[in-house]
Amino acid sequence: MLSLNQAFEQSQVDPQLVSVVDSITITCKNIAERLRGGALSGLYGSAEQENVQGEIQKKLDVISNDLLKQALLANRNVAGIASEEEEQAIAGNAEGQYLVTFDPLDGSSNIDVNVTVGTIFSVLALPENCTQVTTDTFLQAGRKQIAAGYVLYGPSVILAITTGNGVAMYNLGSDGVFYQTEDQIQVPETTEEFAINMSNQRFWQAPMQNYVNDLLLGEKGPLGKRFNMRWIASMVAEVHRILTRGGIFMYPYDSRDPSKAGKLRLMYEGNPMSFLIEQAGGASSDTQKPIMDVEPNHIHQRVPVILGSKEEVERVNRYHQT
Ligand code: AFP
Repeated sequence: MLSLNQAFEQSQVDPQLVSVVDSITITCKNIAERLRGGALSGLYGSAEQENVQGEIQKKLDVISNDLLKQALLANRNVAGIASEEEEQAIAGNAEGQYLVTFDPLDGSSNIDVNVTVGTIFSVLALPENCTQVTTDTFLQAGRKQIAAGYVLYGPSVILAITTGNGVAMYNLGSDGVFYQTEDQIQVPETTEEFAINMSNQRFWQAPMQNYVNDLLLGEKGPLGKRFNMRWIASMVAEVHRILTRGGIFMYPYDSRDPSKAGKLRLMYEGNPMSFLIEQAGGASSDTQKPIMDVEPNHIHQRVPVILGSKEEVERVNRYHQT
């Protein structure tokens, strides 16, 4: 079976990029180990909470962030990092050519109930002539991503990755090596499965209300087919399901906090997931344009996210055009 490093070698991925991805996957193995320990790791609960021994416990998302930060900043190919858990980007090494953004533990509110979570990452190039990495250096549209992926901590540990040449998946073996299980994944163009947090329905805008209402009408409605629904509240697990068997995932704008464009973050969730989905033949949209065409103006910018099987994403776009 092909290991991740062999696959990179075969497709002649830039060795410096390979080393950046290595730093991420090695850290993710460490995170997976801690997650597997569950309550026995003493890592459940809130950050800075004392356990019965009077020791300070840190939440796993804080620990995952620290581990990734440490590993990436120690890599001389990394020019800077930006994390969902950090207020500002952090400059890395002077000779580094890559910028990495990451959500260290997506779906972390699911940890305490033992539901699948994951690490999401995106790699950008350091712009030419950049002499000083600042938070603004990261404000590049998703189209400029060099690589993106996630490591899923579920019943098995799975890496999904793209370097702009399709999407491959790897399973973590008992020997600590990621082995390729899928190559050139294709998201089916049509689907009968949707994922959205229905409890927010009354806060959505009219086009989204209309689309979901029509979808719920099933075979007798304008969409002419019966849909099944899933909601894991862990985007990484939802995207994994869509890459595996198709579907549509939506976290639209809602009026609960009108100042926010959506719940999900462009740089840590929207862009990397859109890169994977597009590379697998699916589509992704903020209802007006492909998410990867959104020009970021803030490192923690939020974005409405509609992604998955092409036919359904295009239909959602049409509902928003009328
Ligand atoms: P957490 O990381 O705080 O658990 O949030 C997860 C997430 O960003 C994304 O992975 C889910 O799709 C979404 O939020 C779930 O949000 P709701 O709890 O509002 O359904």
